Amino acid sequence: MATLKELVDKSSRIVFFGGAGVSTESGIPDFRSQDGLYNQKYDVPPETILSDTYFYAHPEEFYRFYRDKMLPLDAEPNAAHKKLAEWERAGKLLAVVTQNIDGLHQKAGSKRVFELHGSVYRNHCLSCGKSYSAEYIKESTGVPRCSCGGLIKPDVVLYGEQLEEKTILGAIRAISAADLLIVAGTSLTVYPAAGFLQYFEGEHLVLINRDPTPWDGAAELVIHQKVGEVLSAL
Ligand code: CNA
Repeated sequence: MATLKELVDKSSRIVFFGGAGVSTESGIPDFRSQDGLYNQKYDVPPETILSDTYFYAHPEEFYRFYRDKMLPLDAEPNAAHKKLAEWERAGKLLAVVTQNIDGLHQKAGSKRVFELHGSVYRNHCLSCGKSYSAEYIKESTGVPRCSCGGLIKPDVVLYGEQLEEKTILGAIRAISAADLLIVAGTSLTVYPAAGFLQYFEGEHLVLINRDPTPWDGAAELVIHQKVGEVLSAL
């Protein structure tokens, strides 16, 4: 903790790269932890349900799972989200790059957030492009339809879909400009997102994750604890 505090104090271009583990302390389960969604019992595995082919073939089943598990609209930012927003306001943090789709960084006040996998707060009609709120999706039943009759799709990147180019570029630029990169709450197994760490050219790489990751050996400092607890103790 003393080393982390020292690194944070002397850095002025911090970038935070996070995943589902950043939101577990807000009550949103991640995918790969023991109590994560992938370890619960479903007839169809969540990684299949959350794919583009499944979405188009079985929209009703997709939306049943999505509404139930992926739309925790009443979740609140935790200590990690709040600390990052505070660092941005203080001019110490360049950007948050997140794999999360829950919008909690923005809810905590962060402005420069690159959402690699999109957001549940943006939804659009696949026929006419009209936008719909997350609340509209949550309150709809069956397959949510546009006023034109088209199918509405959340702007989240499903397995099998490409990441948005503008977001990729912004994230890579931020990571390569960072002096301190803090990677937290991610198993670093989902690509291409995890590969973005390779663009880091700064001096200090810190990893805060409950479980070990494939990048532990590359980091200057590895802390196997809860990210909210660690950041709030700084
Ligand atoms: P993951 O593969 O589920 O890994 C999560 C990692 O976080 C695990 O290694 C855990 O050990 C670790 N972890 C869990 N809680 C904490 C904590 N409090 N402090 C520190 N570490 C913790 O999730 P990834 O983000 O790596 O995988 C990428 C997927 C998950 C992305 O596509 C996300 O969209 C997707 N996802 C997002 C959300 C969300 O938006 N909140 C929720 C569930 C899944």
